[in-house]
Amino acid sequence: MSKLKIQSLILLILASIMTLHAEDGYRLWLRYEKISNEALINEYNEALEQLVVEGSSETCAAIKAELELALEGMLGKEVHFADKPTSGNVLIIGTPASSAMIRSLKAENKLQDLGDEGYVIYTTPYRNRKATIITANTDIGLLYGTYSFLRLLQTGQSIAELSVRDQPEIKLRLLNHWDNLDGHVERGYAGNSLWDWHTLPDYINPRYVDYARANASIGINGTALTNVNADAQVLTAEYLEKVAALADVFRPYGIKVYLTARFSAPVELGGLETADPLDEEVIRWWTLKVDEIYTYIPDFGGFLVKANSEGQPGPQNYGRTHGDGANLLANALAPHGGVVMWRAFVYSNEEPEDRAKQAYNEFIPLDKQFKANVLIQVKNGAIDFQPREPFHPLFGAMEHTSLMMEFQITQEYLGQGIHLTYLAPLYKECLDADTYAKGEGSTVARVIDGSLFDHSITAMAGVSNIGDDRNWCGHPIAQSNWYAYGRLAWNASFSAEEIAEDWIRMTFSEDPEVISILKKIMMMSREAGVNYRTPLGLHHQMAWHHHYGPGPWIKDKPRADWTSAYYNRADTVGIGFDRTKSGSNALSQYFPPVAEKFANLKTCPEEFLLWFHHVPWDYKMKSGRTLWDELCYKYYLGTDQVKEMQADWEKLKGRIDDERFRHVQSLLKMQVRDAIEWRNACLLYFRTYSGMPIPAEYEQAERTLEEYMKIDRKFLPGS
Ligand code: GCV
Repeated sequence: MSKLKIQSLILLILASIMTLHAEDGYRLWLRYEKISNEALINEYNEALEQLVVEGSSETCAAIKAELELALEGMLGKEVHFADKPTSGNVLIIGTPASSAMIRSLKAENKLQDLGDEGYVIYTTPYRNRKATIITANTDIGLLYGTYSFLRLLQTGQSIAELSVRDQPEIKLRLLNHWDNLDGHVERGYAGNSLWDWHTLPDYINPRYVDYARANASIGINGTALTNVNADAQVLTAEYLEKVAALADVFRPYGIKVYLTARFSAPVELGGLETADPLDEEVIRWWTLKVDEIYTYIPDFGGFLVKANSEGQPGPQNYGRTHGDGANLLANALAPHGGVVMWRAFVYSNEEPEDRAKQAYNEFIPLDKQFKANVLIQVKNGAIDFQPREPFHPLFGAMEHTSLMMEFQITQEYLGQGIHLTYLAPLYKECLDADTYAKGEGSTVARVIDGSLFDHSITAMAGVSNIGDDRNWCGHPIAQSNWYAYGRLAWNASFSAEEIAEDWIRMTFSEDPEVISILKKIMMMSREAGVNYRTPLGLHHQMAWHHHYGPGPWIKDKPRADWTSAYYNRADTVGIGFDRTKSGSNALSQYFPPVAEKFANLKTCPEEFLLWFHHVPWDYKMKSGRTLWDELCYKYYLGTDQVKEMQADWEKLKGRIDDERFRHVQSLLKMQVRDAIEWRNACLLYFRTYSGMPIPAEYEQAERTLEEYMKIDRKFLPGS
């Protein structure tokens, strides 16, 4: 590094040390910066002359602590709580059970059908003054109401006349951490695991509390602490004590802990000869183990299980079904109120069947077999968190089983900790997709919120992008994906854009210019990521040893279904995976209106074209271009979009803090470089089949295909 660069780096470090609040991203969207709009401050001060929080639970203490932090930060004044309102306008927080004032206002009438987590916020006259009321049936409802109220202040909204009534649409809203007990995070791009198993239970890192606050603020109420590629060790007494310590921290914030259960644990921990789910000894072992867990963690949420998938043990090792396996654990958990989240991410190397079809084939015959406390956890698409996938055909197809969603928040296939990719548009695309299971309007969102088939246990999981990096998620913008996931798990009808706007206001700035520039960048980022990696329905084109860079040439490996050629099927005729009747017929797994739309080349949305069809290179696309030219167009569009994001980011210089500005600026530089590599590597490779030139008007690749193929990245994080 040059002397000049070192000097400017030192200056930057000094500047950040001297800044009162170094913007290192630690505070996430709970920054509570001083509000600059005087009129708003006056309005808020007037409404909040007195604060009363009724209730003595740990949750009420958390509410008070959050209000104190938030109001002191945003209003710049000391905050005091009163036992009773004396004079002036007042904010009253309480349940009908804990607060005589709430009862005197007959607020309970407003709480019908709001369940355990819903809340009401409203403004009402109260003894010659004005009161803002936050009430709920439980203290956790109050906590959610408080965060929702604070969000109004954080996003600069009037609180003069409030009338808010809200509750989550999905019951269990979880993060799934793919964290190993040794601290490594599988597909984690933000440092090591947040859980320091070595120092637990004795040392409670304050970050655990901040983690709980952040989750509660967006409605997340469960966390599966450990990797689905599970280690049975976490079920031992030594580790349960550590898990219990975390559960104690999370409880006041309404968050339950879940653990991943390794199916072979009875053999590995219990010394049994088998883990056969129908074996009496095995049943006894799990029953006792679950009883033991509940002695440590009385509100333990349940198990998340990856079985008979990518080498994990499962019931099929003993000739049993996924139903037998899930029910074994469900029976043990049922008396305690716990649930099993059994993953549908299964596919076999031996199976010659299209990988996209296997989960459906495996689970459909089991539809009526699962116990009531089993949820089948289905990834949004049938392959594996690709930049774009059509919705998984299991959604809508299992009427008698509770199906839950698994999204990936960590960006395994979308640039990991380096590329700026806002994922809410991806989540929304899937949630809004219509399965037609019961005619038009049978959206994926309605399958998982239980309304389509009348299921009462409903859930959503997001594979976490959190690590021990100071800013939690590695890329400063990646926090928005954690945030957006939580908001959508609460209510899938929010738009990606409104969530982005809230997040920007709370995390960066209220400046309209900043909001509009950053929102534009975020909203175009996912599509850009699709375009420069896998446009027009291509998928699974990444390298062999990692999932960061391109590798469309990967073939002839021990597992065909882990290679790129298996998916792109490029040949001299064309490109794409034929999943129509003439091919794998995966289309038959969708309900007829969807299957017919996808099956017809004319009606298949072009973004899914090569997912479902092997299309000739000279096929005429809607744009009038040939398929080959369209492919080139899309790849170049993707790199142009990233360059546009980069140019837009430059406009934020001086409008946001320098630390995060520079961090993202550097990462965008890497993203432009990587996007060009993806584009050139893929097009040069596919050209060997199309035999057609990359149109001359485009900037031509600087390297040869062979040079791209030689790029060999080692030791990438999270691999
Ligand atoms: C946890 C993909 C990922 C694996 C992950 C697996 C899963 O294959 O690459 O890292 O394993 O999905 O979801 O189980």
